[in-house]
Amino acid sequence: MKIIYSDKHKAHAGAKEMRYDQMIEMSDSPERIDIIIEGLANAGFTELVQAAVFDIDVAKKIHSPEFIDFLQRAYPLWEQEFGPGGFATAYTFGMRGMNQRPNESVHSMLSCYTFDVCVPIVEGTWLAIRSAIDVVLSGVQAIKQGESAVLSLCRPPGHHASQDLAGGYCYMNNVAIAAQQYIDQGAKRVAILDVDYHHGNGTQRIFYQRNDVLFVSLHARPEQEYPFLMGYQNETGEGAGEGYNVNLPMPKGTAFNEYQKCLATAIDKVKNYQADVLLISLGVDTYIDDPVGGFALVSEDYLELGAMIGELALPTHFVMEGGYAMADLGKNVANVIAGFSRA
Ligand code: SP5
Ligand code: ZN
Repeated sequence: MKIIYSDKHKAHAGAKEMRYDQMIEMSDSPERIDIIIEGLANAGFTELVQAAVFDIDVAKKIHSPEFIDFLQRAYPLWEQEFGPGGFATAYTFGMRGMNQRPNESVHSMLSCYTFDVCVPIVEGTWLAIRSAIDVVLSGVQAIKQGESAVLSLCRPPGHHASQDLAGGYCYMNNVAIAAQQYIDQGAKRVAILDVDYHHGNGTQRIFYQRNDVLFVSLHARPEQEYPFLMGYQNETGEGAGEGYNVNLPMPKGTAFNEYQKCLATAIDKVKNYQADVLLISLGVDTYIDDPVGGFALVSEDYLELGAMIGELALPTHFVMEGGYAMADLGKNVANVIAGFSRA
């Protein structure tokens, strides 16, 4: 399987995130990608491909121009005020009834266009965001050229980002941009299966009123886990999108015996949709030792998870999202791909 990457993500580093009453090193570190590449190589997956450079016209169909402009301008504006080497982060957030769209002050824009304390912007963040789009669009191109499956090693991840809001280590929504690109290039139906531990609130919001993209998400119950205010089972889509959004929340602590039942339900939904292409938002922060997640999957479970996805026998584009248990991250991702490849 082709594994697509770019080294440019490494520029997105050195920031901290707020974890309750502490500032900690960001869980989304550059080392994650190196570890995943190493784990894949150990399992015999060595077909590494450098991403090509694409223009981002298709990304403008997913994100608002003002939001993209903000992502590019935030760090330079921040540096003018605080000097080099830091990171831009919001102090307040847009709440109910606050609907201004500022475009001068970096603080106002951070408040308007981010929704949490997990999206610091350093000097190299825009370069990395941009490269993750190249990584995902290179994957689309490979599938269009006849590959049956590819893995895009996107960093930063994307599934928490929506039209005009960044959060949860995510700035632009890579998997949504890929879905739009498949549609623009002729696909009639695209399915997105999100197996990250956290609900893909950004992806849900982007496609909530559409029926050309099915969104199915397995995640921790929003009443117990980030992002807290979305991912409920009764969120099923709106208008033309009614019935094309499927949330399968599970309690914290869920192990694979229960997880597998939800996964089977999710896979059934994808099968019935008769998609032309399947995108997987691949997070392995469902792992028992993950420092950010809270499920109890073990490494062998990822073989079965991959195999169940493989049984759909669809053109399949894996897009990296979360996974932070550095000791086993490489093995866990490789097991998904190995299980898939064996199916
Ligand atoms: C892409 C992705 O996985 N983003 C996740 C962002 C989650 N950030 C908030 C983490 C909430 C803290 N939970 C601490 C659990 C300790 N076991
Ligand atoms: Zn996650």
